[in-house]
Amino acid sequence: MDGARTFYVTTPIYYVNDKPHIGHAYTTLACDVLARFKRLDGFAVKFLTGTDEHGQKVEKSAEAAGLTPQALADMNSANFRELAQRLEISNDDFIRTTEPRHIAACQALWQRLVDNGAITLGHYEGWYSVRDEAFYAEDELIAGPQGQKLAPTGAPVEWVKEPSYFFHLSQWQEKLLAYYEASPDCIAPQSRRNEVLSFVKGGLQDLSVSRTSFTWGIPVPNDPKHVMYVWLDALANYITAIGYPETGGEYARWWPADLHMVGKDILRFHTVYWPAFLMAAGLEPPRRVFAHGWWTNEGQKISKSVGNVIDPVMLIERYGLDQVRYFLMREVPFGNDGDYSHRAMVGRMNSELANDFGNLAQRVLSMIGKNCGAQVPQHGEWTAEDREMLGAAHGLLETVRGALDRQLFHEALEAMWVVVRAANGYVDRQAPWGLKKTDPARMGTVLWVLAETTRHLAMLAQPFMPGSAARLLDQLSIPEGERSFVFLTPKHALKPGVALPAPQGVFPRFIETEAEAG
Ligand code: ME8
Repeated sequence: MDGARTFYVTTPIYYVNDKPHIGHAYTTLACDVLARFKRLDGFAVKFLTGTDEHGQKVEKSAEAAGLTPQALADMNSANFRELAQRLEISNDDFIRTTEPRHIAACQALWQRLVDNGAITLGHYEGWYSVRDEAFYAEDELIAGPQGQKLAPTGAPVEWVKEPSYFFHLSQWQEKLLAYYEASPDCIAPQSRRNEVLSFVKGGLQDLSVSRTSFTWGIPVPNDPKHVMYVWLDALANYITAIGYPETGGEYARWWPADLHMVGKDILRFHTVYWPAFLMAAGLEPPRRVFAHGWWTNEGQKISKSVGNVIDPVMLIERYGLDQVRYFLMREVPFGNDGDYSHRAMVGRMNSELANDFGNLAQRVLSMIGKNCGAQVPQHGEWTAEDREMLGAAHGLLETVRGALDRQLFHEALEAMWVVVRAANGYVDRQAPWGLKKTDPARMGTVLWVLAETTRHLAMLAQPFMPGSAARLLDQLSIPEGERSFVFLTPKHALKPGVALPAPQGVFPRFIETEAEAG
C-alpha cells in the first residue's frame, strides 16, 4: 500500500474509571465506519483507539474500589478492548497511556515545550473539577441546588492551590484564530466551530499543566514532584501511536491526523489546547475535529445515578451487531443529540433492514435461484427504466463518499436507502415473476439489473454492517478480492452464468414478546 493516500483517524481515549457504555461505542463505531470505508476506497488507513489511564479521577475511583490505579486501569482497559472486539471494530492499534512508549513520548513533548519557552513554573490557585479533569474560571461556574458552586457541566469543583507549571495559552490566541481561518474544515459541525471561535476570541488564560497534590500521572522531566495534567498526557496519545518523538517515518506518514472524532463535551480540549500544544512544540495541528452529540435513553439523560446507562453488549445480544451498528449511524443526524429507544431500534431494524433491504435481496436472490438455474442471469438490451435503476446504483459511491468525507453517516445511509426503495419499486413494476412464461429473456434482464443493484448496495453496506454485507456478497458469489470500491464499475458488473449459492435471509425481523411490546 506504499504510496497510497493515507487516512489517520482517532477516537478519544476512554477513561478507565468507568465501564464502556453507548457513548463510547458510538464514537468508536463512527470511526470504524470511516476506517473501513477508506480502506475499501483505496486508502492506507491508521485507526487508533485506546484508554486514558492517569489523573485524579482514576486515582480516586481506584481508591474507592480498593484497587491500585494500575490494577483498575488494567481491568477496565481490557473491558474497552473487549468492547471493540464485540463491535467488530477494525482498529490498527490500541494505546494505553500507562505504556512506556507513551510515557516517553509525553516526556519528550513536555521537554520540547519547555525548550521552546512554552511552559514555565508558577503557582496555581483556582477551581478544578476532578470529574471533568478541567480547570474553571470563577465566572464560568454555576450555582447548584444548594447554592454550591458547580462546573458549567454540573460537576463538583474544588479550590486548588499548589505550585504548578503553566502552558502559556494566552499567547496562542492569534495563532489559533489564524489556524481556524486558514482551515475552514478543521472544526465540524459549523455550530461547534462557531462555539470555539467565540471562546477563543473571548481571550485565553494560561493553563496549569502539572499537579503536585497526587501522584497518578506521568512525572514531569527533571521535577518529579509534579505529574503532568491528564489532558496534556491524554492528547499526546495521538502522536505517541505514530512514533513521536521520531518525526520522520511513521510520524511523517500519518501526521497531521485527518480526523479526531470526539464528543461535544471534549471539543475545547481538542480544538484549543491540543493545536496550541502542537504549534508550541513546532508540530502541525490536526486537519479536522468532529464533535458528535450525546445520546439519551428513552428521553432521559443517561447517568449512573439514574441507573439508565446503556450497555452496548446488551444491545448487541438483543438486536444483533449489525442492527445496532446500523441504528446508531442512521437514527440521528451525526452531530446532533439523539435518543435511544427500544421502539426506534425495532422500527429501523424491521422496516429498513428486514422489510426494505432484506426483502429486496431475498426476493431477487430467490427468484434467480428458482428461475435462472441458480446462476447470474443473461441480460439483453436495457430499457429506460433499467438504465435509470443502474444509473442510481452507479452514482451511489460518489454520494456516499461525499457524505462520509463530511462525517454525515445518516446522509450516506439515506442515499443508499433511496436506491433500496427505488429497487423495490422497480421489482414491483417490472413484476419479473409474471415474465417467466411470457418473456423469460426479459425476466433475466430485470433480475440481472436487480442483482447488480444489490451488489452495489452490499458493497457500500460493508463499512456499516460488515458481517451482513459479507453474507450478501457471498450470496452474489463476489470473491473476497473483488469487494473494494474499484470494483464498483460497469466493467466489473456481475458476470452472467456465475453460479450462486442457495439464498438465505440476512436481516431477521425483531419479534416482540408480549412483555417487550407491553
Ligand atoms: O473524555 N452519548 O473520556 P470519557 C454520546 N478521556 N457520547 C457520549 C455519551 C453519551 N451519552 N457519554 C459520553 C474522555 N460520551 C477523555 C478523552 S481524548 C485525548 C481523552 C462520549 O471516557 C464523550 O463525548 O469520559 C467522549 O467523547 C467519549 O464518550 C469518551 O469519554
